[in-house]
Amino acid sequence: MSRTLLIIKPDATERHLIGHIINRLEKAHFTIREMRMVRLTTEDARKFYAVHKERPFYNSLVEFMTSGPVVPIMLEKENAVADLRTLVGATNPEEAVCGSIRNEIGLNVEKNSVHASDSDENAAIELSFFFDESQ
Ligand code: 3AN
Repeated sequence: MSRTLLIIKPDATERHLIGHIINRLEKAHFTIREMRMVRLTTEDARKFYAVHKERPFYNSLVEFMTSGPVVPIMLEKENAVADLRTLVGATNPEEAVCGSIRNEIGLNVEKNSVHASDSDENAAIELSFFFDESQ
């Protein structure tokens, strides 16, 4: 079993899609180990996305991620990181495969509804950002 982090982003919480996304995760056989609802501060969001700080979309991304509540979820499954990336789909909802969460509900490349860790190493770092017991 391995673990990964999914974050339901503000565009999805605003559209009342929390339950829908959780249903998609459970149908895909992910087990929810921890879950919270939080409003990120600007400092939190800047830290979480520090890897993107030189990118042109960084400030806009930080502003978006602090614009409403987010729901970080600790998920467990065999091959969790790769399987969640497949379920979530490509960054741009228009390029995400049919049936993926971003293709289904994402609005654009920024408001793409969910975040999913991209490696086991980053999953551990990102989980520790929101949940104590993963440290
Ligand atoms: P992913 O979330 O698919 O791993 P990353 O890590 O490249 O994608 O980007 C992190 C977040 O930054 C994305 N989820 C998206 O919200 C935002 N983002 C990425 N590329 C762009 C872009 N070209 N324009 C605006 N926002 C972007």
